[in-house]
Amino acid sequence: MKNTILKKLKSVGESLPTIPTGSKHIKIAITGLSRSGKTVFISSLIDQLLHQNRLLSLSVQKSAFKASIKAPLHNAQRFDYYSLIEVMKREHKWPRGTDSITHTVLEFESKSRFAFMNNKTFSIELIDYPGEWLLDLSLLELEYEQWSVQSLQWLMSLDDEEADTYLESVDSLDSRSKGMELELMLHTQYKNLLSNLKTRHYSRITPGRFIMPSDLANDPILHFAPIKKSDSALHEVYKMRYEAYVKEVVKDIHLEHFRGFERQVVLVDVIEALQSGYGCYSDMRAGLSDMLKLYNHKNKNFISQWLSPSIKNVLFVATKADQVSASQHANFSLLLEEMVGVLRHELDISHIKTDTQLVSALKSTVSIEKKHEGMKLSFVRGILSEDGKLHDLYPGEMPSHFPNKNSWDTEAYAYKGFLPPRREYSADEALEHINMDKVIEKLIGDLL
Ligand SMILES: Nc1nc2c(ncn2[C@@H]2O[C@H](COP(=O)(O)OP(=O)(O)OP(=O)(O)O)[C@@H](O)[C@H]2O)c(=O)[nH]1
Ligand SMILES: [Mg+2]
Repeated sequence: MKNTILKKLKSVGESLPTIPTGSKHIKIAITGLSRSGKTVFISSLIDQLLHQNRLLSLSVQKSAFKASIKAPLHNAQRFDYYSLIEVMKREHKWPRGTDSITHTVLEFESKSRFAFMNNKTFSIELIDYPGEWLLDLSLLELEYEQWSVQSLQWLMSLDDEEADTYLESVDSLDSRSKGMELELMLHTQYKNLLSNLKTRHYSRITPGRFIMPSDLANDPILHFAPIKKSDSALHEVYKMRYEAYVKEVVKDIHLEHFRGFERQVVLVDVIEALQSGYGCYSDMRAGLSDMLKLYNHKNKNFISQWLSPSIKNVLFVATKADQVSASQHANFSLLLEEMVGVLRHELDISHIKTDTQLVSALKSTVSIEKKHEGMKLSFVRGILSEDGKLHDLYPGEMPSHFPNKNSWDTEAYAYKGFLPPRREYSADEALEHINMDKVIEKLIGDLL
């Protein structure tokens, strides 16, 4: 059995952990809503650490260190760094979306200050954790009726046609409503609504498994939806399934994976907020706040008591800095600050240290200056995702504050997506990036 495992690990370049027992093992959760850039970020982070001699700034290299990738310590799904990096470096594509929690372990040996001392050893475990599943943790505190009221109120606040149609379906129910066909029909309507709201850039979507079912696709445990309280058989069945979901999926799976982590990275898609308008921006803010409610000082429930002692640092990261020119990065950082300012204050009260950082995990453009109608403007040059061709684009000026509701002109912020650059990497070269060295410094600088 052990031989088979070893063979498997060898084939992907990983080995079993060798760090002496008793060495520090730090768990870091990388969270963020879907498409916020978690998988690319983790791949780049690992890549920078494995090739650190070439690319990291001197400030990070406090002492020389060596990192190597190991298999996850327990029975966890592996973050497939080798395949992901291959896709980006050799195929010049973005990796596919992920719909489950994956782990990877990096072992470090850091040079001691004096030759007679042992080198410092420690390991970090990185966890790619979907933000949608984190939002689900708020369900642990809610009865089915409370969750229903909250969800229906949220739908009412959106001013969205499809949401209104769902609300009409709910209004048409009465105490005689029952039957498997109706249960499934309403669930499907709600599930499709959530998926479409997600593509329309709304964030506060629960239950997370409705849009990211992973291994639960078609499982009847998911067959429920929010409806108003009544004596109907439908209400009773939905309540039962909701309670089973909260216990068996949220508590036993989503929460279990969150146990014992010390540091958290929250990826925030500032560009998505800016280009989707006021409604999505405020929903994203509320979603981020829901995701971090766990640590709320006032909220002394069993979850926060269980998690708070271990979480010490939260780093808010905005990725995709390369979608705008370097001249816009100062304003980009200000937008990130504005987005998470209140959250940082709340975490501070709960004795959790926070920081922010603007990065591009995989730099896909170069900033260039060009003259346009006599004016010097900052352009970005890169391969556009929509046609696979090289373009020079003027992405415009980023504001230093999010616009007001009435003056928000989404067309002025219609940023384009780029593909990874078509270039060759030598064996000891990491992905091109912006500021990943600063992330390393902020995230694990104290351990190096
Ligand atoms: N230009 C640019 N785009 C990026 C960068 N990182 C991520 N992206 C874009 O964002 C998309 C999503 O990135 P992922 O890392 O897959 O995001 P995720 O959070 O893991 O997404 P899910 O697995 O679906 O939850 C990519 O397909 C790219 O289009 C970056 O550094 N620069
Ligand atoms: Mg992913």
